[in-house]
Amino acid sequence: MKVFLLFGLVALALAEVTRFEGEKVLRLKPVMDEHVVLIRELAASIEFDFWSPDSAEMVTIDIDVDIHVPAAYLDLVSTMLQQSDMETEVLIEDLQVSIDAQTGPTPRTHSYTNYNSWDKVQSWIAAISTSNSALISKQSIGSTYEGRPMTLLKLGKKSSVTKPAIFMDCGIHAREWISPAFCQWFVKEALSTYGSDSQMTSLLDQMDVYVLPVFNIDGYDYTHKSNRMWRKTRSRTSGTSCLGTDPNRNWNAGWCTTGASRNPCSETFCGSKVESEVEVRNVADFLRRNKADIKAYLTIHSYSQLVLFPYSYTYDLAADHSELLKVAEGASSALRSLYGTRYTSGPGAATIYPAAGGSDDYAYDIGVKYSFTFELRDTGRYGFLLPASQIKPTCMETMLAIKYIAAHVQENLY
Ligand code: BHK
Ligand code: ZN
Repeated sequence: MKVFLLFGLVALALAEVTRFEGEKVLRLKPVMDEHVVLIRELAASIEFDFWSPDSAEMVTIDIDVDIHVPAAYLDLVSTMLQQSDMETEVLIEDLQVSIDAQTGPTPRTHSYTNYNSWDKVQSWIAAISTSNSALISKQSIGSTYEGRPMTLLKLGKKSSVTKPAIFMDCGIHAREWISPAFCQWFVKEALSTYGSDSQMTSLLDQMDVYVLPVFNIDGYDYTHKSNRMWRKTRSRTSGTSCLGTDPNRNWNAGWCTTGASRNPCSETFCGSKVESEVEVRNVADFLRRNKADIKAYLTIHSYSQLVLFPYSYTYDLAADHSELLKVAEGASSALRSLYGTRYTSGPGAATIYPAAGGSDDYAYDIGVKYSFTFELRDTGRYGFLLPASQIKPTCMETMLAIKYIAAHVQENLY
């Protein structure tokens, strides 16, 4: 009886997992208005999942479009594309095969070179914050929609006076797994190189670095347990059965005026109001409370290999545009110096697409001058399914970019 009950529960749990057998990720290369129209029409009739850009509204001429096409629509989509003579490329032949390849055999313990589930990240947070109390402490900034604790790590030598600080978050978007992996790597590196690396030592002596390892914990957990391709939060909106709001469209920065959707079923749904998402509210509250001390805001996403800075909600240049551009370019070349990985830098709106309600624009508008969004590896070969073997090289090169920015901030405190 017990055995049957157990099988029943296992079957129930398995039944809820979304699988992607035979589904493809295609890269479309629109070079004529007709191509853009076709992509928008296809998107309107088929629920395909945009990988880059994030939704049909953002499709424009001469910008590659990466889409995940469900198996049932593959024939239709390929016929339509062949008739249009638009150039296309298959990025991923079988999404489920790539998902399985990325995950591989999962180690039972936390690992810096694997993608850790939320349970593992949570116990890692607890363990690391007690391991080195001279350099690290933790504080709760609230709970997620589903009630998970949002724990912020504070790195820096203890001081009796408040130090200027850098804030960094990872995992705003659930499926961008390399991002939380980087925050974990950063914390490890900071602790293990303090005292031997002169730059890290001076940084943590003079400043504090706040690290939020996973911003969108509910979504991240959901990508591990149910649907690897989930992007948004997991909150309910009244009047619809579609779940989730885009936590990078929900901030008070030109909220929902461009590059965002009012449709709760869209991947770029801006939410029912500014800061409707408790995760966004918790972080925004923390930034507001500490804005006198926070000198830099860094937010880590993937993929596309970009260093972006304000603005994304308007084409207007930020007041500090030329300095931010110089810092972004310096960070990109520092990153490139390790393995030759090429990054592009620029303001969000002009570099990718206009998109309102983003966290970097919000931080900048409340006075955090050094505000950057990173889009880590790759440029689409694996996209969100970056193999675990690339975690270490990606994190090592990204460390150089982050340390470049930190050094600039430290030398230009305001
Ligand atoms: C960056 C900053 C502000 C607004 C948008 C972005 C681009 C980011 C997004 O929210 O759409 C791209 C991204 O995560 C890739 O998945
Ligand atoms: Zn993202």
